[in-house]
Amino acid sequence: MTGTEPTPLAKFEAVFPTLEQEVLNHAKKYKLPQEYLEWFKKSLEINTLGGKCNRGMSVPDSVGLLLERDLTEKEYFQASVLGWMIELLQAFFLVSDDIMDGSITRRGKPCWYRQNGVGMVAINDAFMLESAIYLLLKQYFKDHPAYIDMVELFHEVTFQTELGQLCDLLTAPEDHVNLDNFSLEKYTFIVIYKTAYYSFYLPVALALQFQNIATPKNLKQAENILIPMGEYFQIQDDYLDNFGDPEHIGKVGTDIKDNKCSWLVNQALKIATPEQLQVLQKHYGRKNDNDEAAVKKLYNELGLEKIYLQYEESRVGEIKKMIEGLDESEGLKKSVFETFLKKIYKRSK
Ligand code: DMA
Ligand code: MG
Ligand code: MG
Ligand code: MG
Repeated sequence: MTGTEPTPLAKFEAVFPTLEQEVLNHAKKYKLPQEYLEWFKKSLEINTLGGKCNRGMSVPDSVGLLLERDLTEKEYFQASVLGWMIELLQAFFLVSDDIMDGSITRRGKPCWYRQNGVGMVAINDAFMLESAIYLLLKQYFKDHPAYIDMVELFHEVTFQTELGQLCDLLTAPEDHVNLDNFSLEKYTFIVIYKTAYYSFYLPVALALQFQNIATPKNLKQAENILIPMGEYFQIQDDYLDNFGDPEHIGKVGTDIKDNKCSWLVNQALKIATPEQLQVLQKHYGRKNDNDEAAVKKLYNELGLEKIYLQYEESRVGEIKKMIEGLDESEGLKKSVFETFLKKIYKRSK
């Protein structure tokens, strides 16, 4: 063979068309009229493709690291099907999250609900992205010994994410700013549930189930490391919401205007002087650019960027220690966690 190897992302993306066709064929069985079939196809492509696919690719990556060898073509395909189901779950969450957060852009394009002719049809599109998970799971894994465990895992993780989103939304009422309502305890709950379970625990738990080696013990061991890692990941997301480059991260931050219980506002509350607290009270959670600019200015005065960078170093140090202490006798491998951490450390998008 000559020529260049496809990148890991290109290799993973090459699996998608087959799965898309599978889902569309299922809709065709119900004789969904052609033009609506095309709508569904477009929603599947726009909302599922174009991301970093870190979550999805972590399934085949983890399976390879657990087995300590390259995957056969069949193994790679099957593990990637599971990975794409995580990407579909993510698409379902993001389409709804952008509506609920009133966001503007996603992956460098207008959010789906803001695209021409879409609007609130996006709510049903989100549900259909979720349905696609279970169509594929049945299609490809019906006879797998862990089939029902996989179904239950997707359901449980979905519920956990919804709990997180509930608290994220309820701590951020649109018409009522009350900084006393924020706390790091609430923050921790929100991010563990809205992000860590589906983004970090799910890929590794699926990799274990795929190989039929999942046990209550190794699932718990994985959870103990992956939940703190996911918490760190969402803190990065909150940091990038304000300090990231919208061009580069593909989305415009909305946390200040949305009155979110973000990591940054919680840090600000910890160190602000009474005068600075007044600035925050006056300008946080207001839906206009001037108020937002006043909060951004305060974040700079408070040196939140530096505080974040220090936090990042110490948190990553702690996570590395947890990985170091992992008991591998239940089938887990340190490399699974090291690889996952390497993918997100100091990320800028
Ligand atoms: C994302 O939280 C959580 C889910 C379940 C999508 P977020 O609103 O901070 O995400 P983003 O910054 O990508 O809108
Ligand atoms: Mg959002
Ligand atoms: Mg949100
Ligand atoms: Mg965010």
